[in-house]
Amino acid sequence: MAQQWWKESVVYQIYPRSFNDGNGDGIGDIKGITEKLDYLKELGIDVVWLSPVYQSPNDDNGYDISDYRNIMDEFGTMEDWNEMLDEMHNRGIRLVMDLVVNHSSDEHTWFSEARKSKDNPYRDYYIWREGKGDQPPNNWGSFFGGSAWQYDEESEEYFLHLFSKKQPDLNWENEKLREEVYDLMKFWLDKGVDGFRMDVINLISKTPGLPDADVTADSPYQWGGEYFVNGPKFIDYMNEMNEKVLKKFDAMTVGEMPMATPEDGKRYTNEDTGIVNMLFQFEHMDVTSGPGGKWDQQPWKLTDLKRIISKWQTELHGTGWNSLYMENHDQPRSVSVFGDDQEYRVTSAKMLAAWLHFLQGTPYIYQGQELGMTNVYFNSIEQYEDIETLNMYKEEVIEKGETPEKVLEAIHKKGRDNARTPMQWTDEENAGFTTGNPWLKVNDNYHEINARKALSNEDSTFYFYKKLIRLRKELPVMIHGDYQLHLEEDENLYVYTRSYNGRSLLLAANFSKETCEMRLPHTLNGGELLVHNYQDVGHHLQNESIMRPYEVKAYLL
Ligand code: TEU
Ligand code: CA
Repeated sequence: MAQQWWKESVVYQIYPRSFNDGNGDGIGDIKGITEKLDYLKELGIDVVWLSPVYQSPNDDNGYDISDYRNIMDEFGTMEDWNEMLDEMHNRGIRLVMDLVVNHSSDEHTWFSEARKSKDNPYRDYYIWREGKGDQPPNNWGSFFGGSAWQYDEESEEYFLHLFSKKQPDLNWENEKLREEVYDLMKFWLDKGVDGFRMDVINLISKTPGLPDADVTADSPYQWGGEYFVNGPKFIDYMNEMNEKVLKKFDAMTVGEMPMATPEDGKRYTNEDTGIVNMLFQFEHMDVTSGPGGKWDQQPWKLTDLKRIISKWQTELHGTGWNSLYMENHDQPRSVSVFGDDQEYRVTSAKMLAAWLHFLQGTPYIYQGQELGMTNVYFNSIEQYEDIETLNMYKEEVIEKGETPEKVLEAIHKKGRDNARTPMQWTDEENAGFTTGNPWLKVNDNYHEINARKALSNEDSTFYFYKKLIRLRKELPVMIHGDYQLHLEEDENLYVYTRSYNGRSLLLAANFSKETCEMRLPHTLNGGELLVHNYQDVGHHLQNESIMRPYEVKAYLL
């Protein structure tokens, strides 16, 4: 496969609202990011993916954009942004911006024009339909609860919003709208950005006629994914975008694609005929979801995680490319879900880090993951800010009469604010994130978990990540090697090997609190120890060994 800079990169995701507040108003901002670039340089990452910083009324923290070509006032100015980009590039760090074009904000001028009347020139930039009597045009539910349709009194039709009602879906069938999107992409690429993370990009094409979804849930609103996930013109639109914009730039693209299967991944990331360089799939994030979906969290099985990851690893090998992630701004903290956020917090954070970085694909680190930051357990709904969480709480507690305790328990496990509490920089007030009043409360554990402390301890998770990032630069097998799973049925141990040009490496991880015996095939022994998270580990791999709680070790064979 071809060498590409984004294959050899490690990406760091910044959620700007929660990263670092430069002016004391309690909200992270662009100057705050620029102040911390030396920290990122020290970690060794190559690329920053910056969640949206465009003008937005913040119904969904920037994922509802009202002006694609200007910076949100709370985050600073375009001059601040220009300076940030220069300072990144000076340090050899690339910048990937978030592209949110399945929907805009209802406060975008396109939408305020569109809703004026049925014959407004911008009307067709959005998806409008008449209701069925006093019912919405179809039975689709929104990702954030309730109907996916909102009635507009002024112009007497419904508009589609797969997310909040302040996030109307854009109508990609309209060629002028598509040209607007391509123009704004060019605007940012001309300013020097190095690529895009594309928000829910596989939802942009809706099946004509917008048919009713099958009734599968006991609710007036149903999952209509069949009619908008990887829709009929999705690939055509993406080919057009590549043709008209992306092929002129050396830009990296990663598409966020709910419901994508490994077969989709293989097709969409194909080196010659694909539409994006890599994509974010959700299958491994969903191993903890029960039949009731994301709020119905269940104990998870390592064999399920193995089955999913192994399928992606082998399916895409040689023709496509994986993205590797365990956290982002929508997901709970990985150490709280897949590790142990108490006794073995540091040990399990390192285990997860090594397990992820030795896989095939481009790793993504979410801010604070390198510190082993944990979920937050607020005890009242008042302390939460996320629209998805608040809508769900209202629906469950106020409308359906569920107990607050039970709903809070689900929020503790899966709420998006778990990832959005401010970055923990120091053990000073508000974790050094702000001198003001933080927009979302800091996690109480910042005295124990913070960057300053991590930087002063050579055995910290921070330096463990740093070492993994460096190893990816030194060992081509980490980038290009194939993938083979061992001990497939084991519910505690995850063992895989990678091979490339006569070099092999082995990673063995204990995903449990138990001490386990590990018996490997006879061919797997010897070699040289690369990373480990316990002190006394043999320098050569043994066929039979003991794996302590959350132990990880990797060998170059
Ligand atoms: O997320 C899309 C998505 O499918 C989910 O992760 C979603 O956030 C939620 O968890 C559904 O239950 C993207 C962004 O990452 C997210 O922050 C935005 O809220 C969403 O799109 C809308 O732009
Ligand atoms: Ca600020």
